[in-house]
Amino acid sequence: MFYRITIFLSILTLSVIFLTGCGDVEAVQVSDDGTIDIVLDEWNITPKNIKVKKGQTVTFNVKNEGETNHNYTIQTLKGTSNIARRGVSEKLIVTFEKTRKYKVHCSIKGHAAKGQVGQIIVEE
Ligand SMILES: [Cu+2]
Repeated sequence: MFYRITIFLSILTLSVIFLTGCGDVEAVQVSDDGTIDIVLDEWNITPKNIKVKKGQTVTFNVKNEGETNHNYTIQTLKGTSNIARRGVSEKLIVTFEKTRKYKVHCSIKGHAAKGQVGQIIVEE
């Protein structure tokens, strides 16, 4: 019995090391129609990282699937979805004019620190 638990814990530890060791999460390319679904929960933004083409107008369909309130804020741009309650969706439409990276987060106090962060990468 103890042996079995030890094996289980070893596999669990290896999985955690593997998953966290991967570091940067692959960025999801926004499709040509410019729409992307964003899911918020405790304490994630999914997909975390997004790639956008320069000049592209993107419609973010932001859905809160968490237990508490969340929003989707693009830092340094005037892009913030309304604070959404559980089960509520908000649309956020933004045109990306410059090639650069934008940090995104949930602007509710303490949520970014718990991991509700991500990135938008604007490319040529
Ligand atoms: Cu939040």
